[in-house]
Amino acid sequence: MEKAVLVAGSGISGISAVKLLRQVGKQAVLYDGNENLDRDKIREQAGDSSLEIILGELTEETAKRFECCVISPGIPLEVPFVGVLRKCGVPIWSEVELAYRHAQGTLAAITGTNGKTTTTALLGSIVQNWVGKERGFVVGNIGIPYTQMACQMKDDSVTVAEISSFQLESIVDFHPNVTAILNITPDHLDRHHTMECYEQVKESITKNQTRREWCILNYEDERLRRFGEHAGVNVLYFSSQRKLDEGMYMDGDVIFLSLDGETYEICRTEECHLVGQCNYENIMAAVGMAVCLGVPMEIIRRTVKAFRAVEHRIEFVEEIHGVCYYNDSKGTNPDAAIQGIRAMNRPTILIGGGYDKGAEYDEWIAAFGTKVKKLILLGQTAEKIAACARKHGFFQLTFADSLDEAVALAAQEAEAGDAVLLSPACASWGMFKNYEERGRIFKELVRKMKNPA
Ligand code: UMA
Repeated sequence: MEKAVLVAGSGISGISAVKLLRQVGKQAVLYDGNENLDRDKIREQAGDSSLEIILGELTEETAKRFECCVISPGIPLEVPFVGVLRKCGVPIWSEVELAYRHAQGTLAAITGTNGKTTTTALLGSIVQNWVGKERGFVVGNIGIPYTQMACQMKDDSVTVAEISSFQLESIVDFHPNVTAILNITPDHLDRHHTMECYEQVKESITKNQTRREWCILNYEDERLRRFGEHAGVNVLYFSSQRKLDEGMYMDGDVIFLSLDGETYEICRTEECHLVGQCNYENIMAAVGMAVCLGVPMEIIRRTVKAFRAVEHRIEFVEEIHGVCYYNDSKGTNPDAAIQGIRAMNRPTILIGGGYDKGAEYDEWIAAFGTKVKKLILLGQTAEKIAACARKHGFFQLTFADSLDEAVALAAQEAEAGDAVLLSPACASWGMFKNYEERGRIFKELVRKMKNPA
């Protein structure tokens, strides 16, 4: 008898994987480490009233029943049940691996510590303007599981996937035609432990690519420049700091592409809705990937100019009494939050802190310069960040017990001409379901101040 596939995790990845397996005629069994979950609710989400569900511990005897295990990205490979599966010789596949094996068409995959979501959304928009929404898919860490769309893809589909380090940890044959690694700075070290491991996982996005395929890399990221020298794939660089003979670069306020001896102007920064150097880098990466996919230059230019910022990423919310409020809830690590501060062009009251991912905050605090007037701290990391700030001679600190209180304190403190920026440098877990919820609540609080009714 054919063995069943174990799907680990009952979040959106796990539920989509179960559905895909059913569509392709495979028997799926769902596993989740959380014993307190409601089986009926999971069965309802999976649309299968007879779905077998295992909660809590996984025994060796049970593990032997499975052909392989499809693992959700949020589950670290160090957890005991993965050890049990490995001991029984059960291969572990990332959810994106399962999707890839059932998908068709061309795949462009984007990874990096920061900017993945914006770049994915922009490239997705370019691709959909090129091949239409029927043939152009946008999937992955951006919030739509790859497994959810895989079976709809055809030979002529073009898929743009945001791929996190968590999803790359268990890939096997996953083979995008075009890739980009935007930058690599410390993040998720509670999961990957060392920078070397984190770097290797990110770089593995290219592991099945050939010399006839392309990877877009950031020339200004030393690690990536070094990687580009020995990567087994064609490399096209982008740079926000210098002119490149080949690749995308900024010269003053203009983004150019140089390719095969020709130079093309893509856009002037004032023509784009995206702001800040990090976003210009995202534009350059998306342009490079689009060119490698064969998208005509006119479609690329038109989409870049029309594209608007992704929600929760340096997103303008409201102006109240001359104070501009920005939601950068997606600034979930110090490096992303540094980009948030850099994008501000006024004195800033910063709301930060949250879940502790084991990050160091020195560089973030050093980036305050004279721009950050006040830091309002929340969550598990508040004390750790405060100690680090004091060490760097920054004493303009206040603590808040809730986001509600933080926004009220920021509004009290702010004067006309200032910015209030929620850019926590930490994950939201513990206080919120995810960064989206944190960002949405922030926006509601700000809008309530504008229209109290
Ligand atoms: N679980 C266990 N054992 C564990 C840990 C978790 O059984 O040790 C179970 C939980 O009980 C829960 C399930 O696993 O039921 C959760 O799975 P999940 O955390 O993988 O969540 P999904 O809902 O499937 O969402 C995932 C991504 N989440 C994470 O990587 C943490 C989403 O990225 C992604 O959008 C979605 O798949 C679709 O691809 C979110 C994210 O925070 C946005 N990503 C990180 C980031 O961007 O920094 C990487």
